[in-house]
Amino acid sequence: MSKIVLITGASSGFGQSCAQLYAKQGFKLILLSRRLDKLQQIANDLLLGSGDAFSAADVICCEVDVTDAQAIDRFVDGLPEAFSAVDILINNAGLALGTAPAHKANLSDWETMVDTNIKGLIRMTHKLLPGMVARNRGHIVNIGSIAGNWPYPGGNTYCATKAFVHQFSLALRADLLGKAIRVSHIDPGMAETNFSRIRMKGDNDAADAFYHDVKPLSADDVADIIVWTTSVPEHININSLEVMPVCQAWSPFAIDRTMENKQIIND
Ligand code: NDP
Ligand code: 8X3
Repeated sequence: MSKIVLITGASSGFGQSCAQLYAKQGFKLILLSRRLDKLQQIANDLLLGSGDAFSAADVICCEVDVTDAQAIDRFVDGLPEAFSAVDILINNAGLALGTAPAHKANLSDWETMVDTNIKGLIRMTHKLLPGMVARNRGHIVNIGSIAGNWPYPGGNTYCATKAFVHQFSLALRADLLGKAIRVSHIDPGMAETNFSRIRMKGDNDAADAFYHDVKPLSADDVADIIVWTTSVPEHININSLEVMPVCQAWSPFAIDRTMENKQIIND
């Protein structure tokens, strides 16, 4: 019997590429995002491009905003029986908004990131995990970020939401010891998707400049890693994977030598 994979944020980037890869491998897909038309277009393209391995009966598209707790409840409770026993949950929906330092940031941006990246992810998990436990079968893959491991200026709340994803994933694993349920989190670095355009709020030149003259990860690169993580033999749990393009690495700590803090220096 085909396995069922539910992907949040399947209308773009990593989620869309995961949908394409899982379809090719004969999985049944539940695709979620706020844009139903985009999901339906992706599903139609999959039907045209995946050959006999995949048919219209193998995919459902659902307009769900993961910041809306009731919408999640309605959607999971209303899943058709053929799709209700989800085997793999890819908690991918997420975003960064803005790059301003904390004292200049917009509070509603912070709240949207917390509502999506943290609360959306825990709601989906809370809703689907009991079924996985009852069936003693399942895999949850949470998409974090290098931003959750390494702070950077302007990352403030985005970094913190992804640090949550990291620790929540590890703690879930601890709770699930003794069950045949896997939990993994993947922490990608710089990857070229719509992510930066959304972060820069329509300043597409700034978003595109971020990827200029380098070879970042692609959505397909990250999807390959996600799908591989769920395809290793069932006694193996990939706990945590951090992935960067070769063009990216760490820097030394920043040191302020402007002497603007004379008060501290003179104390
Ligand atoms: P994209 O912007 O290309 O895709 C984001 C996806 O999330 C879209 O499908 C969007 O769908 C969905 N989404 C956003 N908000 C909601 C919501 N409230 N409810 C439901 N779906 C939502 O970005 P990526 O593919 O790059 O991002 C995917 C994940 O990877 C995110 O969690 C991001 O933080 C993380 N990440 C990205 C990196 C990068 O450099 N690109 C690096 C590390 C991590 P829609 O708008 O249709 O709702
Ligand atoms: C996205 C990666 O480094 O732009 O999560 O924050 S980064």
